[in-house]
Amino acid sequence: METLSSAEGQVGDHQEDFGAETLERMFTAYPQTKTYFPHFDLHHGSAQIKAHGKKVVNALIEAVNHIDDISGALSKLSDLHAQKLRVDPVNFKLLGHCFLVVVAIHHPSVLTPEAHASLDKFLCAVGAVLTAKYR
Ligand code: ZNH
Repeated sequence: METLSSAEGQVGDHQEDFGAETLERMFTAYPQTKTYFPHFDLHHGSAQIKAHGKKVVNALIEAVNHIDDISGALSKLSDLHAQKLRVDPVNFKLLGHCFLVVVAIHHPSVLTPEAHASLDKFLCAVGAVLTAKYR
């Protein structure tokens, strides 16, 4: 978990960029994910993508800061995704994968196989929390 916080620490410095880059990568690599954002300008450099990327990364940082109670920390967000957004759970894996790739590109030395495993586990845990209230 130490590797995770150091990776997250570095991510924190570029949170807006990393989030936006993750989203852009997801929209390009997995175009079906765009269907949840019909109201967004999805072009490169979009202010909406930047702002949303920042929110997503901030939520991840919030989760890291409450690593022993992720479901408590993201409770409201979990309600939002389950009740309003109803994002198909497969998309959480896609977003997590894109985030890992972005970290790998910018911090190849931070992302040792151990840090990769740790970060992947963390992102899966966040995805599980955000899809926990689906029924
Ligand atoms: Zn989500 C929203 C986070 C995933 C889709 N998100 C959101 C927000 C946040 C988040 C923070 C904001 C809220 C408010 O504002 O209140 N997400 C998140 C996270 C994750 C996610 C952390 C994982 C990791 N999402 C996701 C996915 C998808 C989504 C996968 C699809 C694909 N979200 C979404 C939408 C929204 C959100 C659509 C809304 C947007 C607007 O603004 O409209």
